Amino acid sequence: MNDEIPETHPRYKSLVIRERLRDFMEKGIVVPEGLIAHGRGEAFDYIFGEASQDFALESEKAAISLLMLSKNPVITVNGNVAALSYKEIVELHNVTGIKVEINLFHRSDERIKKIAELFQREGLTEIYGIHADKEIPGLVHNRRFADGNGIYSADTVFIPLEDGDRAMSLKNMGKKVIAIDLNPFSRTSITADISIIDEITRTIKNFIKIYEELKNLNESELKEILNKFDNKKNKVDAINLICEKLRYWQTDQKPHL
Ligand code: PTJ
Repeated sequence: MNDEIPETHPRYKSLVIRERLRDFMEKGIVVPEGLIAHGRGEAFDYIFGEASQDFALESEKAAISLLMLSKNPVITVNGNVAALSYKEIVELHNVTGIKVEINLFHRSDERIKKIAELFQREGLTEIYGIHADKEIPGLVHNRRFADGNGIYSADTVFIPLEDGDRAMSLKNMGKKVIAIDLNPFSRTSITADISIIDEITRTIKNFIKIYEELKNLNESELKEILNKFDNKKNKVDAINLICEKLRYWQTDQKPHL
C-alpha cells in the first residue's frame, strides 16, 4: 500500500495516513467529505509539530481515568475513525470494556455494514448502532440515531473527529463527553468535558499505554486525577501554542511550549 512513500520522508506518517484514507474511501468506508475533514485536522497538526503535546497527554490521562470510572462508556465511530484506528479501538475495547457504536453523518445501511464487518474481522462481537432504535433529542441530522443499549444509555460518550452539535445534545442528556479533535475551536472541542487536542491514531495508541500505567489505581486515585485536570487551561495551552508557533514563523523566536 505505501511502497512509493520512502520511510525517510520527513512527513512519512502523514502521507501514510492520507493514503490509508484514500484506500478506505475506495472501499466505501470513508466518504469523500472525510478527506476534507481530515485536511482541516492536518492543518492544525502541522502547527502542533505532528506530536502529542503535554496538554494532549494530560487530557488523555484524564480521559482514561474517566473511562475507568464510568459504568457504561461508549466510543462513537464514523468512517474516518474506523479507517484510521479500528484495530486500536478493538484493543481499547479489549482492555477497558468500552462499547463501540457506529454513528454516521452520511448514514447508509451499506456503509454501516462495511464498518461493522471491519470491526468484526478484528474480533469485536458486539457492535452497537447497526439497528439504532432511539433518537438523541434536539438533533435533526443523521447523527441523532442512537442505540438504546449504546450511546443512548451511556454515562460517558467518547467522540472522536466530529465538529458538531451532538456533544451539546448528549451533555443535555446528562452524559459526560470526551472528544478528540485537533481543532480546539470546533463545537465538539468547545463543549466536551475533556477535549483531547491530538491526532486520533496517536491518541488511541497513547490510551493503551496510559491504561497500562493507571490500571491498578483505585477509585479515589482516579478521581484525584480528574479533579486536578483543568480542561479550560489545556485548551488555552493549545491555543497559546498555535499563537507562539505562528509568531515563531514570523519572527524566528523559539516557542516556549
Ligand atoms: O463517516 P461520516 O459519514 O460520519 O462522516 C465523517 C466526517 C468526518 C466527514 C464528519 O463527521 C464531518 O464532516 O466531520 P467535521 O464536522 O468536518 O469534523 C471533523 C473534525 O475532526 C474537524 O474539526 C477536524 O479538525 C478533526 N480531525 C480530522 N482529522 C483528524 C481530526 N482530529 C484528530 N485527528 C485526525 N486525524
